Amino acid sequence: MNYDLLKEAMEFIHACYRELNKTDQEVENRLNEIDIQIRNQGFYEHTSIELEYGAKVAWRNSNRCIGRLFWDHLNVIDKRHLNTEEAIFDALIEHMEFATNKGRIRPTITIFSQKAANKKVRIWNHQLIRYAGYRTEQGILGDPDSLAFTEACINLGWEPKFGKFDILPLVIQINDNSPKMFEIPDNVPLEVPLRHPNYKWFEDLQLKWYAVPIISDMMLEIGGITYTAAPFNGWYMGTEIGSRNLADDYRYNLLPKIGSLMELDTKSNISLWKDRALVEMNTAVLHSFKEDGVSIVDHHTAAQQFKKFEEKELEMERPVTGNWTWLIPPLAPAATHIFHKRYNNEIIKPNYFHQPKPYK
Ligand code: HEM
Ligand code: NRG
Repeated sequence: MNYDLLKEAMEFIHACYRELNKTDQEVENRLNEIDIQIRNQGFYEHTSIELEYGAKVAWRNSNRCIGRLFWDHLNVIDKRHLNTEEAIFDALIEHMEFATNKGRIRPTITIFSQKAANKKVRIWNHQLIRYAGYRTEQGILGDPDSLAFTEACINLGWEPKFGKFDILPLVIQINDNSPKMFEIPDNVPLEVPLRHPNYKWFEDLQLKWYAVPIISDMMLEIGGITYTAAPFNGWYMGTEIGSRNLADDYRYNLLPKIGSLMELDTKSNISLWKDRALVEMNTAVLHSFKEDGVSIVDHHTAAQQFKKFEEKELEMERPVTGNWTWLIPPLAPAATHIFHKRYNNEIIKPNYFHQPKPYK
């Protein structure tokens, strides 16, 4: 008998059924069922209601996430029954189309089968939609964060395209089988070409970003059960793109170019050229997404929404945990309330966890 699993299951069922206003009798019946399932087969299976609640609470418990006000509005798609790479690929395309919703982004998670002694599903991609990165003689091309995964794709037979914004294929692995690779149809990923409301030259940089961040390499843990493939998405906070993806010197590193196009003194720190370039880059991101009708949130609004989340949780007498270092936005952090208080970074389950990469 796996008593560790039983214990985790009991804690989860108690908390879940209490929040969902179920009776003591229902808790008892369900725990009996779970006891028998674990005894007979070594694991148990969640009901649809437990799965949905577990995925939502895992979001609510994500200490690094500023977007948690909307935790109860997660669309949960149950694909636990799928057992071929092809069927999983189809479900991932469905997820992208449903979540994108022509720009009115719907927070969504698709959950594939749980990890078991003889079964493990992994999506190799970090996000379902991401740009390739290549090491070339002239330096790195594309997104440097994708170098290792891009190389893995090439080793699996993917044809490199050597562009700055090449969407990577999906790589799906079941058990120890060799992973299968699938190209995402061109019409599926929504992308936003970046332009600036005041600087005409900005569009000449031909920058863009994809609309929906769909994290696909984390595992979801609910009541002792592990879902190693459970891609989820919300919408972007503008700074993720404007202050990090396009700005970090180990990512697209665009601040020097923008600073010089703004005719700032990039030789002097006290000209604050980096700060000014960051503001205009973030302005371009928010302006372009808004104009194209693609959901996005600025960091001030996101912080206000997070404040509301904290208040609601307090009202429900649930402690709010958080990771300050991740919650503060990478632009004007001290202009948000988050900067000025402390957060308890204790990890409560259900939750989303990082897991080892399946490729090296
Ligand atoms: C992290 C915003 C939805 C789970 C983050 C981060 C931001 C953010 C800004 C920090 C990312 C970084 O610095 O790289 C939002 C917004 C959402 C949203 C605006 C809009 C609805 C969701 C959803 C889930 C989720 C739907 C899960 C169901 C997480 C997790 C992390 C995170 C697990 C940490 C990721 C990691 O450790 O790499 N979120 N989020 N978020 N979010 Fe959210
Ligand atoms: N910073 C990453 C995405 C991390 C998750 N962010 C979200 N999640 N907004 C990037 O691609 O820039 N979400 O589920 O909406």
